[in-house]
Amino acid sequence: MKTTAPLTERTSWKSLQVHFSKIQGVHLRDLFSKDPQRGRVFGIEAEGIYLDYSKNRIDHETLKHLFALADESELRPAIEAMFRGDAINITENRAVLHTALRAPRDARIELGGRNVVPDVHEVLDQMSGFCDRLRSRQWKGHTGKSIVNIVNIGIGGSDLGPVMAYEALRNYSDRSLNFLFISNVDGTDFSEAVEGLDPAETLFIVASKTFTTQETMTNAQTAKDWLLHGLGAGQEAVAKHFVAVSTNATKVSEFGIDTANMFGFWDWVGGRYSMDSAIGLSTMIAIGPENFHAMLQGFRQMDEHFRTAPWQSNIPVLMALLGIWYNNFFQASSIAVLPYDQYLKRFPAYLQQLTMESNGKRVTLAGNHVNYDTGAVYWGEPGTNGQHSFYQLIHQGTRLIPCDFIAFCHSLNPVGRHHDLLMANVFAQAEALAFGKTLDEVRKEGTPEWLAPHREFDGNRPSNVLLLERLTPGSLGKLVALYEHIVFTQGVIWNLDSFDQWGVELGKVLAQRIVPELESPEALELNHDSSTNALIERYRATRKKG
Ligand code: G6Q
Repeated sequence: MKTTAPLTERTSWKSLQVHFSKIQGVHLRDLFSKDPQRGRVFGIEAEGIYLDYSKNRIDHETLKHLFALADESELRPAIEAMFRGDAINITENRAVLHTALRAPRDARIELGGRNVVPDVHEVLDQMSGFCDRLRSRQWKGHTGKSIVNIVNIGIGGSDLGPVMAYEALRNYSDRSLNFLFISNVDGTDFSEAVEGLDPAETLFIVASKTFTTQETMTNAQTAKDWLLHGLGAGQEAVAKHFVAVSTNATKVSEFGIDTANMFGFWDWVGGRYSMDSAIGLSTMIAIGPENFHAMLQGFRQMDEHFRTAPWQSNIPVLMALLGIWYNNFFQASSIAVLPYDQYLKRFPAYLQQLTMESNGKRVTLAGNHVNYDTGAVYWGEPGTNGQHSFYQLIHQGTRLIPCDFIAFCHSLNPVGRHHDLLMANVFAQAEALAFGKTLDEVRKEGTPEWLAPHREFDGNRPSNVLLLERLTPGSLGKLVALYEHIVFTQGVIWNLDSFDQWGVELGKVLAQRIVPELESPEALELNHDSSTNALIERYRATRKKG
C-alpha cells in the first residue's frame, strides 16, 4: 500500500497549482515567440517514435514540477513492481504482467517461484505451429475442405485488440483468408458475419479468458449450431472448426472443444492488455508468426524505453504527465486521439477500453474517495475524416480538448499525391489549434465586422504529434505499449487500481435477473423500479403482438 501523501497534498501538486495560475493565461503564440527553438527543444525521439510536444501549454518549469510529481508519486518503484510481477492489482490480488508476454525467450520473470517466460513461449510456439498449418492449408475442415474464413468470437478485451490489430496490419495479412469478428450479443452481429460463409471452410476462434462471458458463450453456441446444421454433421465436426483461447480448460472442454486446440494464457494478463497473448491468435493467423514476433519486439522496445529512460526523454511518462496537467489543472475532461492513417481506424475504440476501463475509477487503492478528477474520456476518428465532422468543436468550441495526432512519414499505399496531402493536414491541424487566427488577422482579410468573431480562432489548443516512419507490426506494438504505459503512469499518480473493472459488474448481474422476466411465457412479478418495470411490460406486450 502506498505511503506517499494524498495526491493533492504532495508538494509537487501544490507547486503545480501555483504554477498553473501563472501559465494558465499564457498563449502558445507567446511561448513560441519567446523561444524560436521551442519546436525542437520540446521534441524527443525514442524507439523510432518522434514526439513533438512543443504545442502544449507548458514551459520548462511545468515539466520540472510534473517530473517532481512523478518522483513524489513513486513512479519509478511502481514501474519496477509491475515488471517484477508484484500483485499490484490489489482488488483481485493479481500480478499485472502483460510485459512478460513480450519478454525474450531467454528472459526470467518469476511469479511464485516459477519462471513464466517459458510458458509464454510455449504458447507462442503452439500458436505458430497452428498458424503455419492453417496458412499452408494443411489444416482441413470436417469435409476435407481448407479453411479460408477465420471468425473470432469474443468481447471487450477479447475482441477490441484482435479487431484493431487486424485492421491496423491488414496490409501485412494473407489476403486469401477472410477475417471476421463477432462480439455483440445482438444477433445481427452473428448473422451478418456469417452471411454467405461456407461452414465447411470456416474456423471459429472462441476467445474468452473466463469462458463464461454471456455474449461470447451465446455467440459460440449459435456458431456451433450454425456449423453443425450447415454441415449436417454431429459433435465430431467441432474439433476441426473450433479452437479456444482461454484460461479455463474445464469450460473449454465442456463446450466440446478439444483442449489440444486450446491456447492458454494466465490470470496475470488483463483482458484489455491481452492482444499480444494468445488472444492475438487471429492476428497471428492474419499476418503470420514472423510479423507477430516483430509486433512483440515493438512492444518490448517500448517496455524497455519506459522502464529505463529518464522522465525528460520518456515518451509514455511525458504524455501521461501532460494528460494529468490538462485533466487536473485545466479541467479538460477528454482527449482526442486522431490517427492520420486509415489502417488505425479502430485504434481510438481500442484505446477507449484501455484507458477508460483502467482509470475510470473514483476510489484510491486504499478505498478512499478521490478529491480530484481521474481518467479522461478518450475518443477519436482517423483524419482527415474527423476534420469534416467534430474538429469544429475542438477549434472553436468552449471546451479544451487536448489532441494526440498520430502519423507516419511513409504510406503503405503510396498512391499519387495522397500521402503529402494527408500529412499536410496533420501539420496544419496542429498548427491551427495552437496558433489560431486573431481578430486582427481576420479583419485584415477584409471580413466584415459582424462576421469577424465567427471566423476568429482563439488557438492555444494543445496537441501532441507522434510521428513514425511507417506503420509496421513493430510500430503498432510500440504504439499500443506506449498507451498502456501512459495509462499505468496516470493510474500510479492518481493512486488507482488500473487493472480491475468492478464497474462492469452491476449491469451484468441485473441483466441476468431480467432475462427470465423477458423470456418467461407467463408474466413474472416485477420488482424493479417503476421505469424498468414499465419498459419490461411494454417490451413483452409488443413482442406478444408479433
Ligand atoms: C478487460 C475486461 C473485459 C473482458 C471481457 C471479456 O480488461 O476484463 O473487457 O476482456 O469482459 O472477458 P472474457 O475474455 O473472459 O470473455
